[in-house]
Amino acid sequence: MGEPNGVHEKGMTFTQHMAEMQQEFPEASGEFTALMQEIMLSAKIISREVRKAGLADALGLTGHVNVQGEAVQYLDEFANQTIIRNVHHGGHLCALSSEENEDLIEIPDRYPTGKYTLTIDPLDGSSNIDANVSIGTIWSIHRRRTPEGPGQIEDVLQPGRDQVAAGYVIYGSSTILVYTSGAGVHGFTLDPSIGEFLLSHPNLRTPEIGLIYSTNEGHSASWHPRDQQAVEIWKSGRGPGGKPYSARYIGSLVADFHRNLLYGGVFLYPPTVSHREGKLRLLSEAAPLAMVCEAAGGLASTGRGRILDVIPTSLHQRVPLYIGSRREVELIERLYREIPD
Ligand code: AHM
Ligand code: MG
Repeated sequence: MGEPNGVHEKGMTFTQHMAEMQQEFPEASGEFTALMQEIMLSAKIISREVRKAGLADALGLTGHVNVQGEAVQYLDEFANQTIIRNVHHGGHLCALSSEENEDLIEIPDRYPTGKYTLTIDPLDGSSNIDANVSIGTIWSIHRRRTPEGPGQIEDVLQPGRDQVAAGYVIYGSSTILVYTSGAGVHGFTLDPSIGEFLLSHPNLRTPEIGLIYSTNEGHSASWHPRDQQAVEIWKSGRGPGGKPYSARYIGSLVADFHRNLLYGGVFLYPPTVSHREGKLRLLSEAAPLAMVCEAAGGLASTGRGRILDVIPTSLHQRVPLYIGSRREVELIERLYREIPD
């Protein structure tokens, strides 16, 4: 689905934007728009709960949350259940998968099935909640592969390049929803006073070169020499940016990715001794952010090729992730070619 011109006026609501998109593209089904609305509603509900969490935790205001560890688990579960509940009855999905559920989530028999699948990371970075650090929700939509009936695992195990749409919500100093359905990337900021997401970042483009690297450098002793070398190049001013880069690492993927998308920069989670395949999940983290990144003019790679071309073999598969400004990711890919395993 491409993006038309003239539907990107700042301040328009997400609902208006989706309605106009549908008019521009008659083939864009109401089913897709309805699914997006359900995701948006989930984001509003999760945002409300995340905002309450600090207060509840500090003052013990709710029955759910009294001690810090419970707050985290409660919010993870709350976010997961909120999304599942909002999307499973609408008849748009044939199955879902979530980082919180080991197996495929089926649509209950009492509801109709539809032509899409949804994969979610309901609350990424949730270990940061107690410190009031930004967290996020990541989601990815594919068209089903099986013709009808309950969705099967192959409906979800699809490469990122076949995503129909993908995006994330960041619960930060404001709540922002960023999505792409192919050609353009658009960001909407939640105005809590009216309960609407308003278009704030139309047609986002990421800088070709970014002077930020984001990684857990505490693991660098166990990195492969090519990852160590890349970071040394950026720090020493020999990178594409031509001067020493800044290190910025929140440890919350959506927040690190979003900052780099806006300012330029590269995020990397290479293989480490404790995560030999990388830490981040292909279907619920890497592939959706890769679709957003590429649509904004950036690159996302495993080091050996596009994240979007990786064929998944299991729901919770992990991959090395290098994502962000084009020139920094190209540097990584060059080092992968030059420095053998
Ligand atoms: P999670 O899905 O268990 O929350 O883990 C994912 C998070 C990402 O948000 C973040 O980029 C990464 O883990 C941070 O890992 P580390 O603490 O090893 O730096
Ligand atoms: Mg996660």
